[in-house]
Amino acid sequence: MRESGNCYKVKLLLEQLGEAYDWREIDIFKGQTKEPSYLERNPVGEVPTMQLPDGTYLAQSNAILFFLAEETPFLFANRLHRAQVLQWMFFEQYSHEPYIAVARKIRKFLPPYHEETAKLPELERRGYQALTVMEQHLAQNDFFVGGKYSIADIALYAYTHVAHEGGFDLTRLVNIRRWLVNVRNQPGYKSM
Ligand SMILES: N[C@@H](CCC(=O)N[C@@H](CS)C(=O)NCC(=O)O)C(=O)O
Repeated sequence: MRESGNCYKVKLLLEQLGEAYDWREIDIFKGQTKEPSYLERNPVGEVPTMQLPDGTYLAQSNAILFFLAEETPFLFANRLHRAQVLQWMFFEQYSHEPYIAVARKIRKFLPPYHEETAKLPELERRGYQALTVMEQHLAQNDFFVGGKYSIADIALYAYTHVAHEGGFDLTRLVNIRRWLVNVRNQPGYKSM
């Protein structure tokens, strides 16, 4: 789904790797992820799902990034750096995406008085907590792991660069804004 940050992560890495791929658009708002034919591929009923050339289906955006990045410049051989990549990708899934992506979904895709808007204050509080952790890390580091661009940056970039659509103001988060520009300047960068 084009508007999904979780899908965009995979697209951005594939583009930067120069890998050929087919994109099959799935509309979550039409319930396509809950159709039996989709659930056979990904029983969780979410996008993205990637089908490999041998027919295997792989789900979970960050697992797909990890698979694609193996033995490429987007992942490390160093054991600690690999673990640090996972550290930031778990942070993204547990402390960042559930607040920033969900606030964006409510503000961008749901009608103004939808019952889910009641969740926005708590989503914003938790989302800013995650952004503050990133801002502090980026005060000392140009990228999240090992001083260079990796899938940790791709995972965190996906929803941070559209956080304003969820109502998050990045004006004072100068280190995050500098990092967003650094990511956009990477070779092969493609926008969402
Ligand atoms: N942890 C999953 C999250 C995927 C996810 O939340 N996908 C959303 C779109 S961004 C979805 O498919 N939602 C469908 C639904 O909840 O019905 C991943 O990283 O791939």
